[in-house]
Amino acid sequence: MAGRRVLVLIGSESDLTKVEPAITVLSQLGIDSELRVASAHRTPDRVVELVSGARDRGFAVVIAAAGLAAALPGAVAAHTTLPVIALPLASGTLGGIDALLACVQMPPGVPTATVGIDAARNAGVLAAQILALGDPALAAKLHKQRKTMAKGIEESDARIGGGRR
Ligand code: RP5
Repeated sequence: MAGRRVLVLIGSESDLTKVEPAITVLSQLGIDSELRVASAHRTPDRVVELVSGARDRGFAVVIAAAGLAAALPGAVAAHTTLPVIALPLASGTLGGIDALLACVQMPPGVPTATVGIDAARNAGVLAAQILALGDPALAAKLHKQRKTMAKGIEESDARIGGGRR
């Protein structure tokens, strides 16, 4: 699966800053991504167009991010059998709970892998983990990233936690 890309869709330009951590982590891992704006409600035909040919255009995973009624991840999942990672975004009066429920409550047979509200970095890491199933070099990078994270926690413990009462 080496060289396969991640398609990142956002429902509105207002989602851009929220999704950036996903693109950053993918880029840190050497994974190409393509960011597109398409709305399940405002440009439904465009969503179908972008997603239905995604596999043939070399994409292996889709990250779809949206807020409010967040139909985008589900609409994407309806038009591809590629794995779809849903990223619910906090916006509006319900703080992202609306988007979370819309993303996670998919009907049987058409799943999305839903990460936490605004958890863009996790969306990127999960996409990388899926790609790493067929890419040992990428799997090694992910392993290294985990080691670095663990070291950070140990350093925190040594700095602020070690032996304090
Ligand atoms: C959703 O509605 C978008 O994903 C965005 O999170 C939210 C608000 O969109 P805008 O009104 O800012 O375009 O479809």
